[in-house]
Amino acid sequence: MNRDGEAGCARSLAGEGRRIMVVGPSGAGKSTLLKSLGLMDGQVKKTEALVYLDEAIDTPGEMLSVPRYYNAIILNSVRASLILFVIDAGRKTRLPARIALALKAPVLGVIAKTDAASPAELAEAEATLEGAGVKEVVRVSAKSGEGIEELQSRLFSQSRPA
Ligand SMILES: Nc1nc2c(ncn2[C@@H]2O[C@H](COP(=O)(O)OP(=O)(O)O)[C@@H](O)[C@H]2O)c(=O)[nH]1
Ligand SMILES: [Mg+2]
Repeated sequence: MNRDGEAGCARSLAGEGRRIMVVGPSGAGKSTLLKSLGLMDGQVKKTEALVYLDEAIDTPGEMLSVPRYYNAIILNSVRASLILFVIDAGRKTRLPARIALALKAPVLGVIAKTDAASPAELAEAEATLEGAGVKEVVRVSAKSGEGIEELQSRLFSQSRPA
């Protein structure tokens, strides 16, 4: 897909072999976010396995709750140009301490579903991501569209070339 209009130039992630990987608990909003960003087509279904798309790598949330799977995330992160670490703003989330530091690509934290969260919940989500070793965070809602454009513009500026 060509995102001329938004990026102001004829670059595409796929054209440069860049893939955006999403990591986060089940139900956090990862697949929906990929769709909002135009990186995934079709209907969002439960993600049963780690999936390579042209411009994205979608991962199932179980990978983050079962320590045995951490290695699969870390190994596949080598192939990512940017990792979006996604959590649900309105849900208390436990993440493995400092896990983002083990990933082999730049990491950007994403607090999703801000349309349904209170200021206190947003602050808590921010602290949760910080504890997981995530240094920079954006807030988005696939429902209201908040933050989607900003995140879109960061997909290039913060991802590394493939
Ligand atoms: N209110 C609200 N719900 C959302 C948003 N994004 C996703 N959801 C809902 O959250 C649920 C889980 O989304 P999904 O993308 O499948 O999560 P994943 O398991 O992380 O891939 C679905 O019912 C979505 O409709 C959002 O921005 N706002
Ligand atoms: Mg999913």
